[in-house]
Amino acid sequence: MKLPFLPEAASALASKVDALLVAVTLMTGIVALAVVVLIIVFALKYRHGADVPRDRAPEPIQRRIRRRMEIAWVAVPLLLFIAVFGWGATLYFDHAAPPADALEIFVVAKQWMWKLQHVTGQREIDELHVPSGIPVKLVMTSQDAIHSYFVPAFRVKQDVLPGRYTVLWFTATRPGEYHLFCAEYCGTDHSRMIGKVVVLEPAAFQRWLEVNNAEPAMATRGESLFRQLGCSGCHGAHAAVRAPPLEGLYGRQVPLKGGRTAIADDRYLRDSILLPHKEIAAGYDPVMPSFAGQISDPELLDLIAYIKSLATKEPPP
Ligand code: HEC
Ligand SMILES: [Cu+2]
Repeated sequence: MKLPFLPEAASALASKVDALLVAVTLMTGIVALAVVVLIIVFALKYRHGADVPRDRAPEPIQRRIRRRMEIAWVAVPLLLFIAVFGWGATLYFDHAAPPADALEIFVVAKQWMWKLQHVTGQREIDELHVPSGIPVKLVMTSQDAIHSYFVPAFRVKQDVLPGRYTVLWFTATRPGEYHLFCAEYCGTDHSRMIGKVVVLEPAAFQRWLEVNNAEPAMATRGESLFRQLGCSGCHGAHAAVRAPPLEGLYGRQVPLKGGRTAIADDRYLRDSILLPHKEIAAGYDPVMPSFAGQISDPELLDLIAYIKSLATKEPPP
């Protein structure tokens, strides 16, 4: 169903968000209408000089009715609001938790463009190709200001921040082209930081990936960076420095110096490389230098993709 004033609905979440919006609008609309109608009716009925009874109701009746009314106007809105809260919270959690098998795509925002990277190596600018019917998870970061990734047709919007990864996911339902906006004022050309999401049938998407594959996969690029930057000099199999092996690291719980632990997710890997002294792996000396300022955000994503690709490997003995 296409509702007036709403953008088209092209994701699995969109119709659910619309249903909630319509329900809340109807509910508040009906209450507002009732209040306005009563104001007008009473103003006319009890206007100055009108011949209507103005006595108070007899005391016992008044007390009984008053108590019931008070209970009703507290209980009914309370139940309604709790129901709306429950409804909204369910949708929110849905929107916040990407399925584990979602297709990952990486987004780096900068003044004033969207740079997108597919795991298989393709890069795009201000245009994102995705398959329909498959959950897509965007892992996003910014090189400068705060931006916000907004696709109205999917009813999804997420801030994109420098120095950390935020996640947005959706399942596009129909092939087509949909507007992409930056929804956070990020400087002079903010209004031009727009683009489109191109949804293709899964088979057409596979073809698109193959035809446009001029670049090596992210993990392959990451592996060469790993050598160029000298990471392998410490983390490699025959390194002189005692550094933790990165095989099997991703997704694992890492014991840290001081007794805490951390999950080795994208955030942990990023911080390990840029802020190595923030979390020291237990049993190792804090000798790793910071690579902040030497690695760009896209390169960092490549390195992380490489470390991820080691997740299923065994550490050397
Ligand atoms: C001078 C040697 C050295 C270099 C060069 C080095 N590291 Fe490290 N790295 C270490 C040591 C030692 C640790 C363990 C102590 C710590 O957590 O800081 C470590 C920890 C890590 C961790 C956390 C591992 C865990 O098990 O928690 C990651 C990830 C990592 N390094 C990645 C890299 C990457 C990527 C590079 C290259 C950009 C790199 N390192 C360069 C020595 C090094
Ligand atoms: Cu922006």
